[in-house]
Amino acid sequence: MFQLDIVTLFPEIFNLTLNKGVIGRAIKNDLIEIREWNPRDFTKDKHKTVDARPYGGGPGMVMMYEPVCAAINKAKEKHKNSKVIFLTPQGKQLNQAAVVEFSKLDGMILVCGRYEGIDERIIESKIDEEWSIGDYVLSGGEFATLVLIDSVCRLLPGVLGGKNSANEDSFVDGLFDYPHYTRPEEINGRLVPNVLKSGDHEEIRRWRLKHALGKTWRARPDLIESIKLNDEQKMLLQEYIEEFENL
Ligand code: 6GU
Repeated sequence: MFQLDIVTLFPEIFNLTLNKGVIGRAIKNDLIEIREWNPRDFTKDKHKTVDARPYGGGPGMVMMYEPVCAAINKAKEKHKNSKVIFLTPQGKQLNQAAVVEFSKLDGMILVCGRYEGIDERIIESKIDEEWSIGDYVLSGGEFATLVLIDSVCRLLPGVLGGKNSANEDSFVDGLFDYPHYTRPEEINGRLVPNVLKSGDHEEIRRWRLKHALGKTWRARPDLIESIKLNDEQKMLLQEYIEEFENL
């Protein structure tokens, strides 16, 4: 069972979201176990203080060493093999390759920051890795943690229904997904591409690969640059570009 321990001042965020859908079913089927640890429960003063003003001055508050570390230690007691991850805009940027590596772990202890940050000595003494979900600022690590949990859990054995569901995802080969169509055949004059109704599996494969390449090229030329296309992919992308430019 994959162990997820979340250190957060707002555990309700997780109870409300993770008990639904794919992750909710994985919890019910004992494929993953999720526990929240609130630093506030580890305070010793009567006001249950978890934050204080920054040395050196400046705006906002900083999460204090003691209650956060006590929460991490409690999680570690049960799951000493879990990796301790701090979600922060100052971390390495998450991508699918990193998500695949996380899915091979025994578990993760996910530390969510709030306010202006957490005392640096928590990072020095307790955190194994710092990760960000992109170059923009959130008010806390909770939503980043949800993103990480969702992306990792759907790769765990048994979590997705079909055996190949996760293997056919976007980014598995470094490309976007191909376009999808379902009933009805026509919507306000927009038709389903004929090839998808042809039953010709080879033609369908080529059409999907061509459009996956084309979509990626249009939105993320940097991704196209970063992968080595094989001869078929080069030819299909060239076809797509010529058709696109003649539109
Ligand atoms: Cl992990 N945390 C916060 N607070 N903001 C972020 C982030 C994480 N990743 C991108 N922005």
